[in-house]
Amino acid sequence: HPKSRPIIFVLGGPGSGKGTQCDRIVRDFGYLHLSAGDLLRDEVKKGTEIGRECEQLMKDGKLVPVDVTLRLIKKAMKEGKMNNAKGFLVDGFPRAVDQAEMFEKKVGRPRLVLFLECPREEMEKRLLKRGETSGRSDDNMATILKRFDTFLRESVPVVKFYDNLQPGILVKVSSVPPPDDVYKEIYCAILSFKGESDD
Ligand code: UP5
Ligand code: MG
Repeated sequence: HPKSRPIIFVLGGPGSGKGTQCDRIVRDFGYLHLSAGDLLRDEVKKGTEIGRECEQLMKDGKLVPVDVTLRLIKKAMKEGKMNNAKGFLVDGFPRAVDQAEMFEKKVGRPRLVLFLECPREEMEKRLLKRGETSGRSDDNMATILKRFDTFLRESVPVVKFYDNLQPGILVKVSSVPPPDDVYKEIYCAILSFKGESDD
């Protein structure tokens, strides 16, 4: 469909490097970056009702209700369409299988699902380091442990969900090497789906 814009999901554990890789994709492909976590943190900062509802859940490393994240993502996509975004880069969503199913039903299917693979110890090290300066209320050891727990129980099954949904939609990339090396693989994966269509 000429009006449809590609959607890419960037998934991976806490601190795996989703935001870091999304910055590079935006630089090269002009997609609109929609980080569910950033959208939620904006609401907390602005002190909106959504923000007040989600602040504690995020501090506890738990998932906020899917209708909240889906609403924020859909609103940002609508704005992006008006601003002629070339496509959408959804970072850190969906985080559970029911969220993925909801997105399929209410929005559509992503063109590509990138999964950043990183050992837990490495993610922990990165988050603790970032916590020295990030000011993020969830970059502390107690919350990091809860974020890992939520990731393993609820988010890891999403990878299998997409793998079973459509052959080739899922691309797993190790995010252990330096960011620009990780990005080389991602860049190729995006070019290869772009090569199959004209968008
Ligand atoms: N770094 C990055 N790549 C590196 C590399 N290759 N080598 C060495 N260092 C690397 O990177 C993290 C740190 O590692 C940085 O210091 C970076 O320089 C370094 P970053 O790119 O920020 O990783 P990212 O995966 O984006 O980590 P983030 O902490 O943002 O991931 P989370 O998934 O934990 O956080 P998110 O913001 O997505 O969600 C936060 C909370 O919001 C969730 O816990 C949850 O409570 C809530 N939420 C929902 O409930 N639903 C949603 O849909 C989304 C969020
Ligand atoms: Mg992030």
